[in-house]
Amino acid sequence: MKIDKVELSRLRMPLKIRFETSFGLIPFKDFLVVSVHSGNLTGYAESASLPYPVYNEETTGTISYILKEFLIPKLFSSESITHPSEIHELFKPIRRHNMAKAVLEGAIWDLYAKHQGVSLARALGGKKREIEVGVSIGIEDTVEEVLEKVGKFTDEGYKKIKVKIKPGQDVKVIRAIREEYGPDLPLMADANSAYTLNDIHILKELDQYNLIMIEQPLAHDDIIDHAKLQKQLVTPICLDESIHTAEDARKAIELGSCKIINIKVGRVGGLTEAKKIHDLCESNHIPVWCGGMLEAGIGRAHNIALSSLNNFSIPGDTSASDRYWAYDIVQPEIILSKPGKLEVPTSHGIGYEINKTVFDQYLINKETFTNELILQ
Ligand code: OSB
Ligand code: MG
Repeated sequence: MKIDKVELSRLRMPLKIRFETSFGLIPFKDFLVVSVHSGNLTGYAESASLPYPVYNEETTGTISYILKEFLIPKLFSSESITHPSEIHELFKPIRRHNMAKAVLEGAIWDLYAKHQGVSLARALGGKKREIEVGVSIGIEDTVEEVLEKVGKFTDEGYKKIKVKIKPGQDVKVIRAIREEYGPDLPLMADANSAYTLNDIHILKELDQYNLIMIEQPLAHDDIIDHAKLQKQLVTPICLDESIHTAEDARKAIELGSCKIINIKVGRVGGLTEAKKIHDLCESNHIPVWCGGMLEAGIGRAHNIALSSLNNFSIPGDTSASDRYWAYDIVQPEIILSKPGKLEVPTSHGIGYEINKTVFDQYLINKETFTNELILQ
């Protein structure tokens, strides 16, 4: 597969709703779409980045820089690529910058699937025809607003409700949801690292609400204290921010730092590593689910393909396009095929076309890199 050209398009999309986490408000989505061209085929992926380095250390600016200075030249200077799983190895000498690696690798995975004439899901080894999905609800000003959103999304059939929590907006929110919607609602909380072991009394109090899990309660770079905490909680801990590699996952599992792992393609440096973590977790009986970074349609399509793998046994955060966007950059837009379910496309690659009109409306700038240009 000879790659002729790589394009970086920077997009800025307004969110339809306000989305706040314990690390702050996400005011809009600023990301890169990478497209890789080979003959008449094009592979697409979008970066998971946020405008500020508050979830991890990357931003759309750092991703753009690392791609231009290091990753694209590395790609062009390598011998011809025969399989996208070689890309992760190729990028290994460059430390971290996982979201930058993931977006270029993802576009090559899509191109490869199109080249093979199969869906991205099948290229990855996914077998599911549809996936169950949930929704992530941000921190709201009042408990009533959270309750209203929970009601709206359960009415739409979403299979898992995740609510963001932070100190002062934790037990009271979860208690109110249980009182209003009963003990059977599939409910979980995501703290985005807002607590320390000194807050153990709060986290233990949450134990009585039968949450499916509590996501990343402690520091973003911790697996030691999470292991201590897990020993004292009945509720399973799920790690998000702490897991960047399959090695991180192995260590967390060995230590008992979590019972569930949230896999985000961007955070772990691409689909190849995501699949490796999936496989490792499967053989250790650790269920996984696919997290989200407020993706537009291209990122959502990648998440759907990944979620078609067997051990994605808990509904992920990949909701429909209309959760965040007035207009999405793909067509058709991503819609629930049945209540709380998304169909895994069977057409080639990611299975969605780019909606050029919407794409161009949100486009800020575009840069093109050709093989010749890089080598000159
Ligand atoms: O921690 O999972 C998270 C959004 C941005 C950064 C981090 C997280 C999130 C979400 C939203 O929870 C998930 C989504 O709907 O895409
Ligand atoms: Mg999270």
